[in-house]
Amino acid sequence: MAKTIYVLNGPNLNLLGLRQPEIYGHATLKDVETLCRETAKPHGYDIEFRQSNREGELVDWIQEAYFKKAAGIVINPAGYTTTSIAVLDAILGTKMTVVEIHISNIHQRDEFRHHSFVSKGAKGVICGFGVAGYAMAVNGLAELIKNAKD
Ligand code: CA2
Repeated sequence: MAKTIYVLNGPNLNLLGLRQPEIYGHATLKDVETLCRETAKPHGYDIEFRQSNREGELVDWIQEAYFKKAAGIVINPAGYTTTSIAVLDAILGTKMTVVEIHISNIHQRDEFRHHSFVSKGAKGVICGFGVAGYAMAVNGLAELIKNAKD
């Protein structure tokens, strides 16, 4: 059984907890990593947790998850959500099971944040629950993987 879930974070999410707490809360990215690991453990999954400010690196990591036969991917594409056909193509090309997560409710914010290219390749999308959404995404992904096997 594939034992690893990749949790990928896009540009500027390294600033989590340090700036704009009114939108993104006070938790740091390290706190999010801990939350993901604790959530994945009872499901029997390890977490590979990454953050990059570069689009191509996110593409490389999606391909890495595929080649290493990871169980699935949780991704917050951040600023690349609304622009990145390359990230979408990596998801569609690898056929990885993906859950997209956004900390804020992107539909309540600026109109340019509403459309996600990544959603076209995601099995599930979570937004608006703060960083708790990462735990929901890991639980949801574990459920999707389990159901696909049944
Ligand atoms: O709500 C989310 O998770 C977003 O993906 C965050 C992105 C934004 O472009 C999306 O529309 C929604 C921005 C990530 C930037 O993260 C920061 C965190 C703290 C301080 C500054 C930026």
